[in-house]
Amino acid sequence: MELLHQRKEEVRRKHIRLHVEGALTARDKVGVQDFVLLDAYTSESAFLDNLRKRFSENLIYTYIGTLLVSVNPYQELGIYTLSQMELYQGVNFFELPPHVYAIADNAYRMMCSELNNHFILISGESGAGKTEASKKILQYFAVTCPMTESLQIARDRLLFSNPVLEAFGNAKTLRNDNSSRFGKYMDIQFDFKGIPVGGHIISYLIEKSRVVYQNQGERNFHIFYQLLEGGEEELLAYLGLERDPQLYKYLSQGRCAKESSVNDKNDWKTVSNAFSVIDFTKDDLENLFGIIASVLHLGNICFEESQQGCASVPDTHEIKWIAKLLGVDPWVLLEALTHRKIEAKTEEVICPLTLELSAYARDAMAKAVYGRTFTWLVNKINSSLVNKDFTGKTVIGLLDIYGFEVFDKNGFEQFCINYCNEKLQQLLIERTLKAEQAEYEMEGIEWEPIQYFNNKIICDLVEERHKGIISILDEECVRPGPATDLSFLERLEEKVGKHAHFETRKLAGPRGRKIGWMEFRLFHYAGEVTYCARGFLEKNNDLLYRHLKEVLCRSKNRILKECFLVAELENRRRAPTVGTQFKNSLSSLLEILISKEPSYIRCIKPNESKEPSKFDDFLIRHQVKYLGLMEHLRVRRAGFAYRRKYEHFLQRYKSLCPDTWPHWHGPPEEGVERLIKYIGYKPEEYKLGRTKIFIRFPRTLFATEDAFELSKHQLVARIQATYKRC
Ligand code: AD9
Ligand code: MG
Repeated sequence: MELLHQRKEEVRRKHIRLHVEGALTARDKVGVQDFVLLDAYTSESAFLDNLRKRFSENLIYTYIGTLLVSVNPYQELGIYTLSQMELYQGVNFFELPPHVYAIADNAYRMMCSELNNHFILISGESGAGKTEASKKILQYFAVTCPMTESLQIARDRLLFSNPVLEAFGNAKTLRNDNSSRFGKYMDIQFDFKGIPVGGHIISYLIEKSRVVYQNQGERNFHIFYQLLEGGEEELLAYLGLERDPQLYKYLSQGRCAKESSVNDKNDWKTVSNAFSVIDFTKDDLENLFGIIASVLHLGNICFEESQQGCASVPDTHEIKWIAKLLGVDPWVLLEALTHRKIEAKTEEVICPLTLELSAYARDAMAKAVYGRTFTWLVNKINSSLVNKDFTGKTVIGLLDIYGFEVFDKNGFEQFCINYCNEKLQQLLIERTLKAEQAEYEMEGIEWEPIQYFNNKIICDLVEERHKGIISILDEECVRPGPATDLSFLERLEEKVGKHAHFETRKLAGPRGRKIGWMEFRLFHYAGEVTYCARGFLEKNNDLLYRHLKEVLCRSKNRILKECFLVAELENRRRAPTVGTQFKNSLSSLLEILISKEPSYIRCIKPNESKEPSKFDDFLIRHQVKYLGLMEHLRVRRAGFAYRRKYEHFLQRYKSLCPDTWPHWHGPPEEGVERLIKYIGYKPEEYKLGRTKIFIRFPRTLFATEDAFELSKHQLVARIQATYKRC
């Protein structure tokens, strides 16, 4: 044990020498490891230069104060080994080079010492490395936290919940072969000894539309392919499935069902094993895969049009399989897919559906079934993660959520995602400002107000009751008469047309791209985004015909029974729309986050081709902007670039002043005062707080650092000269 400690200490010291001092002195080559040390801190180009320098040296992590910026290396760098974990364990934040482990360790140590709750917010665009970062953090806790034999099960369940959720919630997209198509917040619960004892997961806005449609080069959720590729013969026979994914319409539209970068067969084994660890019974799995298979059968139902223009199903083979797997009456299902119940004053009238509407009903059923099953899965995992004996000590929350998105065409999904990012940005800026202010106050330094853009105005534009865009959309969804995406757009023009952060085709000025007929534009904190209103009403409504809902509520499949409650049929009130549900879940998320201490990781994707060592300036500049990094740096740097405890500052630079070298026996604050007076700091360059020195400009620190390097070399030269003389 003593030996291990010694070795750890040695490695740590070596790292401090190599990286902390090195990063400061060799900054021309490897850049600075904290952006607050950039002289031109308001310059995006200087920011990019620093990031590029570090990336080319395989230094993928850089701080902005305590926020970690991470650039996806797209290669294994050997920086997540056991010895790296040991290295970061229990070490002060700034003593080692920036690392995701430092963030994890810091949160953990603070939680243990102050007995408070924390969260780590990981954001960035698709493929930037959010999920990988959250997995690294989870692994770090699993390896470094104390553990008892009886609690190993809890730890394993936490770890194994990941592959299951990824199988059902991730998919190959053009941007990422393992893209999370849902937002995830996971609380890791710790007992009073700091042992992880349980957890809880909340999921946000799973992308249900992927179940029925995928773009070229993209796939459906991994689980479908894993089941076909890896499922045992008997299981597939029981589910009525063939092995070849090309045979299923829902799996073959993207034309890449077989993807070389994904090993579905192996992943099936991992997921099957994970299911057993997190306590899924045989019955659970039978019901679950019954649903997954019936979604595939649903996709293969073809409709034919009668002479009267009504839809019918010429081949009922698939219907029979679905009926068997979901425990519903095949004829009732058939009727529900081709007819619609309309409630007249006193009676129900059954109307045949057109071909188009039948296809819509089929897809709506597949989406609803998959979406609710995913929610069931999360709940089921939660019941396996819950620790009944947990006496409620402390938690660390991990939030892996979609970053700001702006594509050539932006729809309802981007609108929700970007709204979510507005809210999180608001939280980040407010919390950073508050933390800065609190530190100044604690140190007895006068607070200098910082100019920053408060994006509350945009959040209000989206979410305000009765007046915001979501409310206007909801009103349009329930308005009697023929509401359309176009009428929604007109309502927007009427109600928020004059808002400073909103623009429509009527008001579009010369700025940027022209606005199309069906578009509106929002000026987000990160820049402008043009949204196409097409599909907003349908996606917000997320309608499942009552007739189909009745079928599903009467299903004998145990999981579906829990997902579609009969009470839903009796309740005549409309369910909240997707927009409102999302708004409500975001506001609960913010309540969860506000009560905890924050840490932030901002992930950046270096190139679109998923290649190592390729730094695409244009793409990265775009992300630096959308991640709000410049704004954050400005807030963090508005006062002082650098701050250190007196002891640490003195320890490092004491050799620069004869009064403090080799030993200073008085109070550290006094020593620092003597030291900086001797070096010649000007009054406007620094302030002395209660426990720390605050340095305003990086150049002051760099000059000190250069002097320190020089004095070290002179000392070595003097020693060498003495030896020679001897
Ligand atoms: V999405 O919004 O879910 O589409 P993420 O989660 O941001 O996205 P992810 O973590 O899945 O991206 O990373 C994408 C891929 O980049 C991974 O599958 C790895 O191949 C690669 N990656 C990401 N981070 C690292 C890393 N720290 N080291 C090595 C990495 N490879
Ligand atoms: Mg992800």
